[in-house]
Amino acid sequence: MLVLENSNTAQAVYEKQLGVTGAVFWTDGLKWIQKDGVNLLSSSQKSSVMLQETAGSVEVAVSDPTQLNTGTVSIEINRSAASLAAADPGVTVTQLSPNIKLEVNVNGAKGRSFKAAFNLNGPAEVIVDNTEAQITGAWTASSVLPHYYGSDYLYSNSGTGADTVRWTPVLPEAGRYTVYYRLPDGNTGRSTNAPFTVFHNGGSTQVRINQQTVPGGSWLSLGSYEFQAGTQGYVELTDQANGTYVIADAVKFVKQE
Ligand SMILES: [Ca+2]
Repeated sequence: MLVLENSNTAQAVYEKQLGVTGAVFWTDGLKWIQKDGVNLLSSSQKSSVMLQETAGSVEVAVSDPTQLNTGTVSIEINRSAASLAAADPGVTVTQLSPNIKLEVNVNGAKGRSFKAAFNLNGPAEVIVDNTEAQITGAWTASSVLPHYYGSDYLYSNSGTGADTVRWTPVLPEAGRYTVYYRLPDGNTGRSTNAPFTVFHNGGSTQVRINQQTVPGGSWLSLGSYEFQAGTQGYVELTDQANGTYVIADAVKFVKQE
C-alpha cells in the first residue's frame, strides 16, 4: 500500500496488486492527487473516490460521504479512454480524451456510490443494464440467482407480449456491432423461447433464447448487425414466451474492428 497523500485537504492510497487508488477529498475546490509526481485524479468538491485501473479499463466510483453536497461533483482522471463502457444514472461523462471528465449529481444521494467504467483502447463497447432500460408492464427486480450483471435483474410472468424491456445504447459511432445479452444462471421455471428482437439499420431480427441455460456470468451473442451512431438501435424483450418466467438483465454492444 503506497500513501499518495496524507494532508488536511486529501488522503489517498494506492494498492499496486489490485491497481486501486482510494482517495478522500476533505475540502471543496479543485484538488489533484498525484502519483509518481504526475496528476492522477481530481475532484471539485468534498468526495470519496475509488479508481481501479487494469490494462484495458478504468473504473471509478464516486460518493459524497458528507451527504451534504447538493449539486454535482466534477471528477477528472488523467487517462484517455476510447469509449464509455457503462455509467450509473446520475453520472454524465463530458470528455473521454485527452482526460476523462465526469460530473456526478450527488443531490439527494445520501452518500450512495456512483460508478462509471471506461475502455482505454480496443473496440467501442456499450453496456445497458436493466436499471437503465425502458420498462413496460409488470417486471419484478430480483437478485436471487447468481451471475447477473450490476445490482439485480428483472423477471415477468410469461404472457401475451404486453410486458417489455427495451435496452437502448448510446453508440459512439456507426458500424457493425455484435450484440450480447446477459442472464443470471437459469432454472426450469424459465422460458425456453424468450423473444429478443434487435432493431438495427433497415429492420429488426428476432432471436428466441432458451433462458434455462447456466451462462455462469458469460455474455451470449444475439448476432452482429449494422447500427447508426446514437440511439436509433435497441434490443427489446417481451413476455410472449413459454414457461413461467421471462428474465431481463443486461445487453452489450461491441463494435467490430
Ligand atoms: Ca442487471
